[in-house]
Amino acid sequence: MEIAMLTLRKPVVHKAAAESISPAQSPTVQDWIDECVELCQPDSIHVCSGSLRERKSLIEQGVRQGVFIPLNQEKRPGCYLHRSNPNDVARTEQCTFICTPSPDTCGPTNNWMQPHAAYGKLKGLFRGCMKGRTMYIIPFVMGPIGSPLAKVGIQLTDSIYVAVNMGIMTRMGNVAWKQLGDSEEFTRCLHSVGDCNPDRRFICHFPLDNTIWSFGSGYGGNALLGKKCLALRIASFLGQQQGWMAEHMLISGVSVKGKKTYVAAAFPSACGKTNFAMLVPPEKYRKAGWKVTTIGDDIAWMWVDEKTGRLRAINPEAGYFGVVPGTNEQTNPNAMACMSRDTIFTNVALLPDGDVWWEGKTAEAPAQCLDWMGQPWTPGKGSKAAHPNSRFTAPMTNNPALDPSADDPNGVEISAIIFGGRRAKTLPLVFQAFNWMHGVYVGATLGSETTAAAGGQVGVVRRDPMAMLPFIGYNIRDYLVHWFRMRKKMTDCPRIFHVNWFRKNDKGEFIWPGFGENVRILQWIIDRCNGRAYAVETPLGWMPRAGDIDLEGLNISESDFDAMQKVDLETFKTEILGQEELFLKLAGDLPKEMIFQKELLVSRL
Ligand code: GTP
Ligand code: SPV
Ligand code: MN
Repeated sequence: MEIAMLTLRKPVVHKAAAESISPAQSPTVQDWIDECVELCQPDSIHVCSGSLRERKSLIEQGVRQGVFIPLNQEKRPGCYLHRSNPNDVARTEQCTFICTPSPDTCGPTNNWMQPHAAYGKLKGLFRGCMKGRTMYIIPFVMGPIGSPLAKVGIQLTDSIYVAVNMGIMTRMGNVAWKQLGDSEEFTRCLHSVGDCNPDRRFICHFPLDNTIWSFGSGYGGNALLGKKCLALRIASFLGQQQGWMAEHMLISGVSVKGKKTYVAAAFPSACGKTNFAMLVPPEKYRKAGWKVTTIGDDIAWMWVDEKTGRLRAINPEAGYFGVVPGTNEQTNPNAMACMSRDTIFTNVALLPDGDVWWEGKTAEAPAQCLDWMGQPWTPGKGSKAAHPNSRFTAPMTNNPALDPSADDPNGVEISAIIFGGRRAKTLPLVFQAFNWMHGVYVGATLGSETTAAAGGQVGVVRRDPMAMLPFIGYNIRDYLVHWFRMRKKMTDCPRIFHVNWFRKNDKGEFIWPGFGENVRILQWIIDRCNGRAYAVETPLGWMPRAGDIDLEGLNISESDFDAMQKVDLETFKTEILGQEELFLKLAGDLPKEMIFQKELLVSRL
C-alpha cells in the first residue's frame, strides 16, 4: 500500500482514500493527529510509508510544484536541486526556544518561553496554516531499529521538501509504526513553513511534553525535526534524566592491521565533522593498512554498557545533511561519492549542463551558471555562486566508507572523545586532557569562530561548550554536571583530546593541510588510547613532540610543527579571560569541578 490514510474524526478528502490503511495502532497517535489536523486544516493528508515508489512520486510532485529542479540524470541519477527562501538559509538560534515551566530548567544559554504562552502564540500561527496544502504525516525512527536507545517521532509538515529529506535522514515510514507498536511514547513534531516570515519564525521545544513545534522555516535543523530538535535538544534532556548522552559528535572507526578503534568527535557546526568522519588517509597510510569508516557525521547517542563499564555509541541518523562548499575529490572523495546519486542539493549553483557547482568544488569557477538564488552568475560577479551553508542530503548507504556497524543496534565502543574548534590563533594542533574531569573542562570551555551554519555574524570566537551551545535542551549547569557524573558510571573511560585544524599563519593561510592528513594526528590519538605513544606534560595537557607525529611526505618541518603546537602563555591568559564569558553566564551555578579545573589550569601557567 503506497499511500496510507488515517481515519480522521473529521475526514479530510484524499484521492487515495480508497486504498488507505490506518497504520497507527495507538489511539494516542490518532488523537494527537486529529488535534493537529483540526488546528492546521490541511486540504489533504498523506501518510508516508517510506517506500521507494512513494519517494519517486513525492519528488515528481515536488518537481511539478517547482520545489525540486531535476539535475542532469546521466551525471547525477536521482539528484535534485532545491532553492530555499533567501531569508531561510541556516538555523536561527534567536528564534529557537526551550519551553519549560521554570526558566531554571532552560538555563542561561537558551531562549526560554513559558509553555502555555508558547503553545498559545504558536497556535495562533498554526491555525488554518495548511488550508489549500497537504499535510505529510512522517513517522520516523532515530537510531538503528531495535536499539534500546532508538526513539520514534512523528512529524506533521506541509513541506514536501521536508518529507523527502526526512526520508533520507531517518528510518522513515512503516518501520516506525512497527517500532512504536502500541506504545504511547513518541516525539510529537508539528511543523509548517507558514509564510516563511523571519518575524513569525519559532522553533519551540517542550521537553516535558516530548513535543516540538516549528513554524516559519523550511531549512535544515529548523525544519527536519528529527535532527537537532529531537536527536539533540529533546534527546539531551532525556539523556540527562535517564543517564545517557546525546552529543553533537561524529563517530568513526579507525582500522589499522586488523585492529579497530572507534572515536567520537565534537566540532561546532561547519567545523569539520563530516570531513573527519569520512577521512581518506593519504596513500602512504592506506598502503600501511589504514582505513577510516563512518558510523555517523553529526550526532552521537552514548551510554555506558553495564557489562563492560565502557562507553558505547550509536548514530541516530540514517543520512547526511552535509556542507558542500569546500568539498571536492581531494578533500573528501567519500562525500563526493555520497552525493553522486539520490541526493537533494540545497542552495548550490546550477551549471548549464544540469550539474551542480559550489565554491571549492573545482579549482576554477565555471564561466557561467545560475547562483543559489537562480540568478545568472559569472566569476566576476563578486558574490558566492553557492550559499556558504549550502548542503547535500544523501543516504548513509551511499557512503563507500560506511562502517559495517552503522546499523548495529548495540552500537560501538568509544575509545576517544575529541573536541575541536575553528581557531586562527592561540590553540595548538593537538593536546590530550589529563583525565576525564579535565577533559570535560576542555570541552566545556571550547571556543570556535562562528560559521554560516547559523544566522548572525561569521568569524567571531564564541564559547561553544562541547559544540552543543545551540543544542543543549536544558540548563547548561545540569548538562556539565551530567558530563562530570558520567565518569562514575564507567570502569574505563575514553581518553579526551582537543584539536585545531584551523590555525593560520601571518599571511592568513591554514598552516596544517587538514582533511586526509588529519590521520597523522589521529594516529597519535589512537596510539595514546592504546598506550603506545609518548607525550610531554604541558600546562594545557599532554602534547606530542614533533618526533611523535609522522610528518613524512608533508611540507612541514619539525620546527613548523613546533610553531603549530606552540602555546604562548601570555596569549593564553587572554583565552582564559575569554572563558569568563561562559562562567559569568553561569554565575553562581558554575559546577565546582569547573572552578577546580580552572584553578588548576591557572596554577600550571
Ligand atoms: P555541520 O554539518 O554544520 O555540523 O558541520 P561539520 O562539522 O560536519 O563540518 P564539515 O565537515 O561539513 O566542514 C565544514 C567546512 O570546513 C567545509 O567547508 C570544509 O571544507 C572545512 N573543513 C573540514 N575539515 C577541514 C580541515 O581539516 N581543514 C580545513 N582547512 N578545512 C576543513
Ligand atoms: C549544524 O548546523 O550543526 C548542522 C546543520 O548540522 S543543521 O541541520 O541545519 O542544523
Ligand atoms: Mn551539526
